Amino acid sequence: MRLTRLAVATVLTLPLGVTTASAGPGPDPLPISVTTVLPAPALALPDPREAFPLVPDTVIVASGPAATVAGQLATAFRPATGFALPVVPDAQPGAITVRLTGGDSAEGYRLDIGDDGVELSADRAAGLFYGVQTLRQLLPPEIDAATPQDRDWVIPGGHIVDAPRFAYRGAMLDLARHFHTPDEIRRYIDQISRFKVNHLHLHLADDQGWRIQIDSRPRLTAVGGAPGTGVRGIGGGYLTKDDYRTLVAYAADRHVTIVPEIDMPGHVNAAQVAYPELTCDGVAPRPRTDIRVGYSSLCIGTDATRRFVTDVVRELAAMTPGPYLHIGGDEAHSTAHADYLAFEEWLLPLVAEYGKIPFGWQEIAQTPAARDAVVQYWNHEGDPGPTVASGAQVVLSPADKTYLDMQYDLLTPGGLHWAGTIEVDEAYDWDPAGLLHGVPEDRVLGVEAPLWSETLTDLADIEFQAFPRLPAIAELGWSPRATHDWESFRARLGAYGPRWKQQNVRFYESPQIHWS
Ligand code: TNX
Repeated sequence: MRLTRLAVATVLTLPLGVTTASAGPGPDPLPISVTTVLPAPALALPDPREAFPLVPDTVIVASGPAATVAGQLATAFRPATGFALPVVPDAQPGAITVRLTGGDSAEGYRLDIGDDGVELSADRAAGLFYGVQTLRQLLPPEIDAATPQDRDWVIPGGHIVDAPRFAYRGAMLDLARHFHTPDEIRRYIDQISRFKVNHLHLHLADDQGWRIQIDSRPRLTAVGGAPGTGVRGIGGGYLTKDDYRTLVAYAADRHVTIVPEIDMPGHVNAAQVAYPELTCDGVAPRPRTDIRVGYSSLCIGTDATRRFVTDVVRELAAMTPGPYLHIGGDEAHSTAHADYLAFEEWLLPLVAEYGKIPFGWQEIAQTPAARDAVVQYWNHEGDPGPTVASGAQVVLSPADKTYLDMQYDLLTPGGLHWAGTIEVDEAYDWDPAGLLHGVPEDRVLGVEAPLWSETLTDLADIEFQAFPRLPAIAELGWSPRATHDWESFRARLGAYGPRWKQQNVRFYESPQIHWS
C-alpha cells in the first residue's frame, strides 16, 4: 500500500527500520537517518519521533532561482515514486520547501525534516544542490529506480546543518591514455556530484594522445586524436569545442567546475608527432602507445614552442568559464632543470594574462612564479618546496592514498601499483591538514582523487576503480575532522552499496566493508 498523508500516524508507530536497506552479511544493516549520509554532515541531529512521508500529492515549494534546484529534486524523485511532484511558488503546509536565504555561505545548507514538511534552505544554489544530494540518500535505494516502485517513501526526521571543510573537492579523469566519451564523462559527473565533489579535472593531453580541439592547431586532434591513439592503440577520439562546452554546462548544472589540463613541458609526445617543430631537432618522434613517462619535452626557449603554447593556452582559456587552467608540469625528466624553471616562469604568468589561475603539479613549486598558482601534490613526502612555504595554495592528491588507478590489492583486476595498493581504509585514513610538512590547513584549498587511464578503457573500469574509494576522498574534503571515524564511514559505505547496484554502477565489493 502506498502512503497517503492521512497515514502519517501509521508511519510514526513503525520502527525506524522501516526505511532500512535489505539485510546482508555482517552487523545489522544501518537504518537510514540524517546521520548515515555520505559524506558525513557537519551536524546531524536525528529526531526519531518525526518523519516525512512523500505521497502522491506532495508538492515542492520554490520560487526564483531556488526553483531550478527544486526542479532537479523533482526530476530525481519522479521516476521511482511515479508522483507528479509539481514545483509551485506559494508556501503551503506539508510540502518540501526549497528556499534561498540571505547569508554568504558559498556551499552550506540546512535541512529540517518533520511530519509537517521538509525545509531545505541555503544561501546559494550550490548549497541547495548539496541539500538535494543529501535528501536523495535519506530515501531508500529504490529512489534511484527508473520506473515507479510500489512502496512507501519516508524521509526520516531530524535536522542537518552542513558546510564543507574545503572549497576544492576534486576528481580527475585521464582522457589521453584512453579516450573517454562525453557520455561516460557525464555519467561520472552524475556520480561524483552525489558526494558533493565540485571540480572535475580533465587530463586532456599526454604522450599517447591529444583530446581537445584547438582551431589554430588542427593536427593536434587530427593526428593526436585519431583512431589508434592511446595506450595499446585502443581508443582514439577527442572532444570538439562543442563537446567541451556542452560538458562544461552539464557539469555546471551539477555545481561541478571543469579544470582542463594540458601537460607541459613533458608528456608532449602526441603534440610533437603532430607538430615536429616542437622538438629541438625538428624530427617527429614515433607515436607512442606504451605507458612509460618522462621521455618527451618541448624544446624550451624557441619561437615555435612559445607560439604553440600561447595558441593552446589562449584557446583553452577562451572555452573555459571556470577560474583554473592546469598546465601539468610533472615528470619533466627530459627537460634540463634550468630550462624547466625558465619555462614555468614564462608559462604561469601567461596563463594569468589569459585570465585564469594557473594550476600545476607539485614540480612547479620550485619556481617563484608558482606563488600565484595552485600547486597539486602527488607526493607528500619531503619538502613541499620554497614557493609553497611562501604562500601558494595547495590541492592534495597523495598518490598512495588518492590515486584511484592504484589497485585495491594485487589481485584486483585493472590499475597499477607503483604507489602501492590502496584499500578503502588507506584511502580514508589521513588528514589533509598536516599532510604536507609546514603547510597549515588554511593553505589547503582541498583534495582531489585522480584516475589515470593507462589500464582503463570503458566506464565499467572507471567505476570499479573509483567506487568505493572516491567517497572516502570526498568525505575528507567535505566533512569536518571531528566527524572522521572509520567505523562510522565503513558502516555508511556498506549501506550505500545497494544504491550503486540500483543505478548499475560497478564497484569493488571490498572485504573491509559489510555490504548491505
Ligand atoms: C604518475 S604523478 C603520473 C601520470 C601517470 C600516473 C599513473 C603524476 C602527476 N603523473 O603520468 O599516468 O602516475 O599512476
